[in-house]
Amino acid sequence: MKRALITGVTGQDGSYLAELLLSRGYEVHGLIRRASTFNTQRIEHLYRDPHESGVRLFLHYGDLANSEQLTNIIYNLKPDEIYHLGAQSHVRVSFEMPEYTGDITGLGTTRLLEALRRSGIKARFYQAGSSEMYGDAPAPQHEGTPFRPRSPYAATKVYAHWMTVGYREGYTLWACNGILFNHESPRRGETFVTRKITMGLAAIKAGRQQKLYLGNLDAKRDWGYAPEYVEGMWLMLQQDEPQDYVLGTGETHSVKEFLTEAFGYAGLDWQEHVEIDPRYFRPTDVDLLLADASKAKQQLHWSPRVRFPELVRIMVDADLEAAGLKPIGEGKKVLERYFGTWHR
Ligand code: NAP
Ligand code: G4F
Repeated sequence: MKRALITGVTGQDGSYLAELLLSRGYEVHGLIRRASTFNTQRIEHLYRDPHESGVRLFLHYGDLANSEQLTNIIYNLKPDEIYHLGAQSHVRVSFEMPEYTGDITGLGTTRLLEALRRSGIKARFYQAGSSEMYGDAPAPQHEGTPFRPRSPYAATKVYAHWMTVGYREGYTLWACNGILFNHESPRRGETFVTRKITMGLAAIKAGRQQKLYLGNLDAKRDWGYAPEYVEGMWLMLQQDEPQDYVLGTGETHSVKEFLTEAFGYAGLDWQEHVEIDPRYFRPTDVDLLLADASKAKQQLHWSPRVRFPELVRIMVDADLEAAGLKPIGEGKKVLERYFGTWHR
């Protein structure tokens, strides 16, 4: 049985990845932060009391700020694969907390790489790189496009990217970077724009909210469906050699288009409900992200099936249901068609 360690297991991607690895027979260990309230909602459906027999998901307290704990976990577990997804992952927040973002998202990666190097354990290592690193580099962006980061978060991810390359080349660690374009789902954090929109419109539909306040509506993103991206992470670690890969859909849409699609699907006009609040603008934003994922398509045979309108429908249906309303139903159909289940 293969053993995997996931940092960020309580996040959107970590929860889908844990699900995927468990379904493939792995023993899965997740790093979680100590909090005074439960922060494990996204993995509750996977968790079982470790006293029961046959349990394959285990959680360990740890923080990316604490190298001692990271070293102990790696040394004691001796994982076959490490998926490093933990991060302060919010771009707007990184402008408010640049030092903290550098510590957790940047140095956190170095702490893990160094713990792995010192342990002498031959685990395969995945580093969660981001399309945000491309900043204002011309689109479409691919593995050879130079990084031009435009936020503390992006600069920090560029640092983590090159540290991973450095440990691969300098110490022959089996380490790779996924450069993932935006991927969303009903488990997306509530303050990222897609989820904020689908939750907001569900609250408006339910009569619990009048207005939705947003920032820059002109930014364009290459938005895909998160469960397909964690499959790509896994594929990267199954290759003969560690390499870096871009994952994205090859389609780009503005925030305004997301609003039109989502509100239109729910039978509403977004212009009657959305107001602009300057506090959601960033000192510098990224205008256009568009993936050229041909390397992943050729080498990993990875290509996402869920397209933009389908993603929007999945998210709107899920948030309508969460708000106690009847889903419209197209999102459920998409999931059943591609994945044979209404799993969120
Ligand atoms: P997410 O939902 O924000 O999850 C982040 C995870 O990191 C959470 O489990 C969080 O724990 C954990 N974390 C934060 N600070 C930590 C710390 N100090 N110590 C230990 N764990 C900590 O992010 P995501 O969307 O799943 O993304 C996963 C990774 O991919 C991130 O590195 C992100 O930057 C990167 N990425 C995401 C996308 C995307 O579109 N989603 C695209 C490219 C790259 P809590 O639950 O306790 O907060
Ligand atoms: O949803 P966002 O916050 O995602 P962003 O900044 O693209 O970052 C996400 O994707 C990256 C991959 O490219 C990840 F690495 C990162 O961890 C994260 O998952 O914002 C998307 C766009 C931005 O241009 C933002 O300015 O939406 C615009 N926007 C407009 N109004 C808003 C809002 N963003 C947020 N979060 N909230 C708003 O009210």
